[in-house]
Amino acid sequence: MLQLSREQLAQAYSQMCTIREFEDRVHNEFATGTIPGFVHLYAGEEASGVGVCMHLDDRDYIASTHRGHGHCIAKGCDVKAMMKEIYGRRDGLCGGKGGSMHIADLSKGMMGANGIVGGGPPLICGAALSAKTLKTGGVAIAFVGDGGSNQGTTLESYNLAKVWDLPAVFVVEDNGYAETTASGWSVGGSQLKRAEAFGMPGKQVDGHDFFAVSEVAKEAIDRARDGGGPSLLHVKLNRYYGHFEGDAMTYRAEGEVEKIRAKKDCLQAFRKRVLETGLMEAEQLDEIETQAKTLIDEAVSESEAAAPPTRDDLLTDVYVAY
Ligand SMILES: Cc1ncc(C[n+]2csc(CCOP(=O)(O)OP(=O)(O)O)c2C)c(N)n1
Ligand SMILES: [Mg+2]
Repeated sequence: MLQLSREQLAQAYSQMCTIREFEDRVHNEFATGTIPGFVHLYAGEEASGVGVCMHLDDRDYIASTHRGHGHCIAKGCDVKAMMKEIYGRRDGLCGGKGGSMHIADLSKGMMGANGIVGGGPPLICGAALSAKTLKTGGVAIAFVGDGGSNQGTTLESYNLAKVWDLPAVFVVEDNGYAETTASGWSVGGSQLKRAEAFGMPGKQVDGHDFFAVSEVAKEAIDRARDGGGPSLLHVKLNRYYGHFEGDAMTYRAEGEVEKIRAKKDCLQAFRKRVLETGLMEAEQLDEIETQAKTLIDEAVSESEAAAPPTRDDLLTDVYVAY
């Protein structure tokens, strides 16, 4: 089993708790009508983003999806600036003009959440090609949903990554639904066989188990970094909230989410595992949870008090100068 230091464990738990607090709070605040735009929440899927991104640093790039808050936090984006972005505030991470689906921070290697399903995989082929060409030692990771895994852009990216032998990892976060369509109705064949067809190694992993995700992610990322080429991870997990905030989830069985929350929750599983193995103490875990709550409380109150963009901001950041 992968050996993780106490610092790594504490950092991972802190990020998973921060994501959960962030998403639970956005869920509650959105219902009050104070948050503009459209949000898709990552609660329930935390072990995937964190288990993967814990093996990355600032040389490495990730491309996210429309469900991007967790990936941003896991890649080190400023949490308060993210909340301000979602509130549409001027000192949000993207000047308050992007909102939930377009949070990006290139200084952290976060290429952006993306409103285009299947938009991330081609982007990381570019990032991985640049890392390979410039010999930075960096790798690039695309997160993509089960729905996004069917997009032509994703399959073309598998092909490009293979023929260019890129330091890339495709992480298919399979939460069983694309909007309201269960993956049994939309995904043909198997994710791993798709990888095999493109000549890439692939592994399936239980996305509720942080330790399992971290282990297969490290293997795939190390392989990419060491010149071993691209690979794919098929991460099986569940989302707790609707496809978007406001979704009544009439397509899910009664009690489906409650059952998953009670039996498979990744935060509870993490707690149990580190307590049973004596790797962390209950007080330390409690303290991390409290800190995450405080951070999100502050993020929300500072976002509420922050100013929106001005008229003069309207025409800035429209084009990028190269
Ligand atoms: C190219 C494109 N087609 C359709 C949509 C509408 N859309 C937004 S999210 C979504 C489902 C995505 O499902 P999945 O990839 O499984 O991600 P999940 O929402 O489950 O995280 C669709 C069809 C879109 N945003 N972009
Ligand atoms: Mg899905």
